[in-house]
Amino acid sequence: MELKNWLNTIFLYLSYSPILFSKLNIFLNLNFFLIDINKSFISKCRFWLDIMPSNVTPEYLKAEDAYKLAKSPKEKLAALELMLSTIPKHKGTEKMQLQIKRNLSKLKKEVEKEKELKKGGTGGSGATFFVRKEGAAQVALVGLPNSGKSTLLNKLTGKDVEIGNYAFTTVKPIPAMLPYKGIQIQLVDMPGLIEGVSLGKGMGGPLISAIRAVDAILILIDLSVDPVKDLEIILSELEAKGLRINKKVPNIDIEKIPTGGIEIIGENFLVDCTPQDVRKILMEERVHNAIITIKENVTLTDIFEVLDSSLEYKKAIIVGTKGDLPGSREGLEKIQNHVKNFKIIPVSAINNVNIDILPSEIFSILGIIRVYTRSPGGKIDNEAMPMKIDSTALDAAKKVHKTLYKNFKFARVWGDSAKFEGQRVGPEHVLRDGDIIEIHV
Ligand SMILES: Nc1nc2c(ncn2[C@@H]2O[C@H](COP(=O)(O)OP(=O)(O)OP(=O)(O)O)[C@@H](O)[C@H]2O)c(=O)[nH]1
Ligand SMILES: [Mg+2]
Repeated sequence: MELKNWLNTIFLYLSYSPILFSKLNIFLNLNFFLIDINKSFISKCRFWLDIMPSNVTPEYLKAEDAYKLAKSPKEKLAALELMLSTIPKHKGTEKMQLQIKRNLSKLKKEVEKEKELKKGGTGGSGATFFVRKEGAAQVALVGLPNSGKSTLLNKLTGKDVEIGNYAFTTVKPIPAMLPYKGIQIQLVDMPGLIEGVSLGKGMGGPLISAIRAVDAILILIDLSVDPVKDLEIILSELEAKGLRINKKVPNIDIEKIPTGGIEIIGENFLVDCTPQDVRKILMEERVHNAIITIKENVTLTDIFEVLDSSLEYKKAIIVGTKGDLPGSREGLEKIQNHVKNFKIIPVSAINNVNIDILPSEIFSILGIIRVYTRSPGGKIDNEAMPMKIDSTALDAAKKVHKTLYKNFKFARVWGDSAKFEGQRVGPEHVLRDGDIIEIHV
């Protein structure tokens, strides 16, 4: 026991004195000797020195040892998952939990990339679910098997996709156009999403890749069964694959600069971490010189998120299906109480309830406006140009033709953005949905 305490003191001393440690070879050798004779003891010391959380359990320490000794990515994954499940969940370990989650997601991505390379890039069944974009935007119908996706697609677009009262009636994405007030929105009926899809189950990688590519999502939930459970499955599977649904991109600006180190503007907005924590994370991500501007309260998770370029932020609405079936009223109440950041529209495709309001609801999450062009002779185009919200008169000119953009002099505008019909405006004039624009060169 005394010897162990003595060794412990030396090891702690060595760990805290890297300069001395590097100069004295004899100590260095002793350190290696110590590592050999008591690996787990030393790893425990290191653990406490590095992070010092409170109350970690022996199970956690065991998992951490397993992680350090793990050789294959699979072993590392298993150990990290065990670390995450055994680490006590309280405030003192929040940073550790985040770090583990981060390592876990990095490792999962690596493992998957390798798998995809081996399988020839499709990441699962070997199928590719790529759907060429057409129209103003591409919107996916995502839901568990049998939730009523194909039925709704048929109702909205007049298509005749096969419907069946069994899982996986649809086995590949099916696009169909939805006309909406002068523009065309492309809906894509997706095969059913099942629990474990993020790990390659069901339609696996191809399905997730197809969902990643769309502009917005309709989440279809059968209201008559267990809507809260179904929604949680869908959201957690998408989340696991880096899809953030109805979440705001954290308001953190990272401007990389050639030299000068890391400057943080707005340190007072850091909620659960210190500027040192942020610097540490940036260094780990190989960001050594940057100006970080924070304008509202942010957490350490937010910092991780903005640094993760693989994340996709998508807007979605929930469509509660089968509103005509028994139990659907209770189901709707349950899901309404469960989620706050989603609009929920209950429908019945069979009884044609609320189907007519869906096109405008879909349009509202696309972040686009419709702009009609008018020739100086007074003829207004039947089809509208879809444009991003906050587009200007000059943006519209650019979209019509590059000569209009290059020689733009002024425009006349009719509609919500104009103070009066046919108002003469400059290039910076911001357009609104439904505006008519006449460009003069
Ligand atoms: N009562 C009722 N049944 C519906 C409604 N919508 C769809 N269904 C039924 O639900 C079953 C599944 O419908 P589908 O449209 O094939 O479901 P899906 O989500 O496309 O299914 P997969 O392609 O297998 O993922 C069919 O028997 C439909 O008739 C609805 O509004 N009310
Ligand atoms: Mg279907």
